[in-house]
Amino acid sequence: MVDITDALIQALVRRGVKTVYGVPGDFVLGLFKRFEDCPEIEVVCTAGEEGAAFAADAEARLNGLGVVMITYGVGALKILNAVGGAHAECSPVLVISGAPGINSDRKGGSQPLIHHSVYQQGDFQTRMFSEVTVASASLNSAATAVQDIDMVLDGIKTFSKPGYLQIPRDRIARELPFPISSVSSPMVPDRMNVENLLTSDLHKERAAILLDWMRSRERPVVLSGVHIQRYKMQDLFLQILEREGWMCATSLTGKTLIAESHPLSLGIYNGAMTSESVNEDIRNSDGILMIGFPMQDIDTGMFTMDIQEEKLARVDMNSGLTWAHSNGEEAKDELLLPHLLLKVWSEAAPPRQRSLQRVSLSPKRPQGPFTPKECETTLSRVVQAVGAMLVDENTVLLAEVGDSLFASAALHLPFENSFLTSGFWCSLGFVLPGAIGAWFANKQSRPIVLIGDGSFLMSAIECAPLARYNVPAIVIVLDNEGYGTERPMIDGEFNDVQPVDHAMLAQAYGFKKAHRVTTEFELQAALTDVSTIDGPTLLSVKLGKFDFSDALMKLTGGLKKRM
Ligand SMILES: Cc1ncc(C[n+]2csc(CCOP(=O)(O)OP(=O)(O)O)c2C)c(N)n1
Ligand SMILES: [Mg+2]
Repeated sequence: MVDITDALIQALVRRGVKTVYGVPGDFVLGLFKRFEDCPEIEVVCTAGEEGAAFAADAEARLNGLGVVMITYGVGALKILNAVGGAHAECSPVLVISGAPGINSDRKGGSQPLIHHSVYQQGDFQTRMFSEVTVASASLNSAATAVQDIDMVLDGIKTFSKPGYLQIPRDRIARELPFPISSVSSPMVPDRMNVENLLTSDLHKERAAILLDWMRSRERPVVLSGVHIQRYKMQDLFLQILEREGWMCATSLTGKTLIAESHPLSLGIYNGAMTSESVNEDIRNSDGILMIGFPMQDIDTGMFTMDIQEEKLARVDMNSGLTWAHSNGEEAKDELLLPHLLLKVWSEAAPPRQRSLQRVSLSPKRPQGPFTPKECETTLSRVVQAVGAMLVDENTVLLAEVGDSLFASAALHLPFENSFLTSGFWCSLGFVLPGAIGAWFANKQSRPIVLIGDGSFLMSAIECAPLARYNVPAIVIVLDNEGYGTERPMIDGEFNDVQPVDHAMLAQAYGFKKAHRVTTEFELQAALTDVSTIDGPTLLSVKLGKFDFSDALMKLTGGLKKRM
């Protein structure tokens, strides 16, 4: 006979899930055992629940679905931050939580006091998760479990957002009254798949006018955002970009949505934080298409985009098309979403002349080799050394919020989909467990982790599973004696952190190698050493307390005004 857990496992395996991240607890132990016994799925245990959810988030971004499994209350509430992050960053994560049994935990009366529950609050947990997920269900009934599972998984896929399933512990082995095949609702077609989109004549007409406008520009530029990646538009987008020959910058959170070695790649655009060479290309452009680019503070450099409206057409997931024509007439169309526009454009005849031949913008080029000098190392030199010495086709770079993120805008990543960050939700704690998720998503990859000393202190426990699963991550701790990002806004002793011997700590957790780095020669030697080691390694790099990237200084200048 088939039970509720079989139905769940089969639904996950059918969708390609190979890894479930989590921490067990009594309400979910039965599920852990069943998942561990399933040959198609590996259970990966992190040190803390938040780490499991961040690992699932990283995998979700790379493979289209990530799964985290935790116990009721104490485990579940610990992942609310990470699941909120997955929601904000449009990452398709499934949360599976254990829960008190419907009958078995009722023995103390109708509202018994069960540990891990908020006293007399009923199903408080499902209510809490409803704020950070797009679909949720408690698998209370074997009769509806299959549909409930499909409904949540389809919701996750359609909206590229988290979903929530809760299984009361006395329902884990509850048998289904009928075979799965007889109840399985037909797989809902992927509504974001362009094949399924219906285009109206009005949309076709608007899209054609916009295409003509872009084609008639002397210096067209595309500013592309992370939604191109999250909503699986990359292939179509690139196909059109190449056909038209439009140069393209990406947002910071969308970094590597096109390979930075692509001849059409300009680099990162994020308002006033943009490097001068990219800024000049944008300033000189006479036709800018912003597509799949959420208008959030980090990607717009605190809303410091300086682009004249008449040069700009925006197509985004929230508001569709917003376009001030050059003739002064404004066009708005909420339903002309990026998918639809790209679909219509993909069917258009190629242009007679490729605009690439008309413009001379400056595609992004890798930094040169790293030649150490006789001096202490700085943040910008670390970034340069990492780019020159470590980055290759297997790299997945994970940049933690803080100057790790802002400085890494300048790091040349030649390959597509090789950058992960909690760049909008901006939670510290993402990158160490994220490296676990990235590696399980693709075991050919090598995670390179850039993390500040403050964040390392917060999340170092996740070094333990990095060692346990021998993840070949290279962790680079940028030690600037505290919460550097906050110092230019408001400084005080609250921004200092306890000095920690990161190298010793990493070794205590079971890392294969750890180095302390102060000078450029030490940096070169340490990077050379760790680059060949199979397993987790760490560099603790000493930086000046006020050694900040230019991008951070520009950003915090904007933020300071809001304090
Ligand atoms: C979970 C969480 N707590 C607090 C913050 C606020 N915050 C943003 S950056 C930052 C400083 C991080 O320090 P560190 O990791 O050393 O990086 P640095 O800024 O020095 O580059 C803090 C505390 C946050 N983003 N996330
Ligand atoms: Mg720091």
